[in-house]
Amino acid sequence: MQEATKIWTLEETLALYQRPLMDLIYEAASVHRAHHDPNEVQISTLLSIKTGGCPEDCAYCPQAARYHTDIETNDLLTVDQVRTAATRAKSLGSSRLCMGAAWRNVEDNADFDHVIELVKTVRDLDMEVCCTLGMLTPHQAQRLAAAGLYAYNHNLDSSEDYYEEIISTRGYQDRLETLDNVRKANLTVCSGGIIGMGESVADRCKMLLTLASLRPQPESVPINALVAVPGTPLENQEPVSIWEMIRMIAVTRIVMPHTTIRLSAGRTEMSREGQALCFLAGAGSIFAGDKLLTTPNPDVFADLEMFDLLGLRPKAPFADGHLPQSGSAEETAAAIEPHRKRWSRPGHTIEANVQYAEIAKEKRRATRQQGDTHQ
Ligand code: SAM
Ligand code: DTB
Ligand code: SF4
Repeated sequence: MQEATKIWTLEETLALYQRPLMDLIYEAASVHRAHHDPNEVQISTLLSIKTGGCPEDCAYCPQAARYHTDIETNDLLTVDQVRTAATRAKSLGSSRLCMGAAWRNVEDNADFDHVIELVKTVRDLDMEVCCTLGMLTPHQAQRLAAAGLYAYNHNLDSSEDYYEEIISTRGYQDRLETLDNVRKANLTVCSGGIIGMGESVADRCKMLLTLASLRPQPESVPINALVAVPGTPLENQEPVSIWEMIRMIAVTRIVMPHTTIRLSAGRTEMSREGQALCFLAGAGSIFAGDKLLTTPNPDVFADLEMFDLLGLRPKAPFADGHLPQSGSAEETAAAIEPHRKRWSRPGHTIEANVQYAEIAKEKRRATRQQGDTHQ
């Protein structure tokens, strides 16, 4: 049972973010030590099980079918491909495998039945299994839970206000609903965001407050630095400074003392010294694997060397217990209300999604045909 968690105001959170850096890191490190082993870091391997061709318009994402990015698209990986990747990840210290699919939402079809098989396959290897597949219905969340899923990743990405600048094909409320469905299925919640998309510090703090308002708070919060991929609308965004990343992690640590903070996309641009300060400020997990979903990540052996250098130990699977806490929708609603403006997109239709899903299907058909003529 978590102790009653303080409800932070936006003013207090902004003041935290802007504190002198040494004071902020010191406070965050103290909170971290009170609730976590500071020398233990969870390694979570990312695996893209279905790449590219997504009908959504997330401005940061190389997998959106409508942008002209240089990625290799792939249909669902097979059970054998996933078992091989998971076994390798486990042998290199990963306690969790996170499988990502470039979907807007899960459909009740053969592809979802296949994902259920993938979840069971990884669970049988005694690893924590996480999926990030887009929006879920309550029933789909329950099916994933019954298959042995441990966590579901579904990011809020930014504040509710800034969200409409970066995504028009779904609303913030849709994201929160999926998180609620995940929680009610007794899965652990993994939800965080991206910095460096042109948002303000207030947007970052508002996103953290929305996450911190969830009851219980998310078990994991990934903090990504934007990877500015050529061909996406955010391709010219300046890289976010390591100091912003450290501040973001420190504030996340203080407003969500129990959560595992994952130092996520953007690590290829970070020095070991920078990453060490992120661990000091409260990061307790990394995404490992030579690739994130489509973009590069540090070499796995270089990461293990960094662990050695810093005296960090990879965390064992299920060290936080098997059973996530069950959520109370009423408690969450009460905590979230002071920060919340209702999402409204009057007149919004998903015609564009349908149109781009068709284009993506056509592209996949063409790729398959090309493959056939090359054989
Ligand atoms: N399609 C599903 C969804 O959007 O929920 C799951 C996969 S999606 C790629 C998972 C997350 O990856 C996004 O919510 C976003 O936070 C992160 N992401 C995608 N592209 C990124 C980029 N270029 N830089 C940093 N993070 C990124
Ligand atoms: C998360 O917060 N970050 C990961 C994971 N959850 C799915 C994804 C990062 C993707 C970076 C861009 C890419 O490799 O395509
Ligand atoms: Fe990328 Fe997910 Fe957005 Fe699709 S829904 S464009 S995969 S972030």
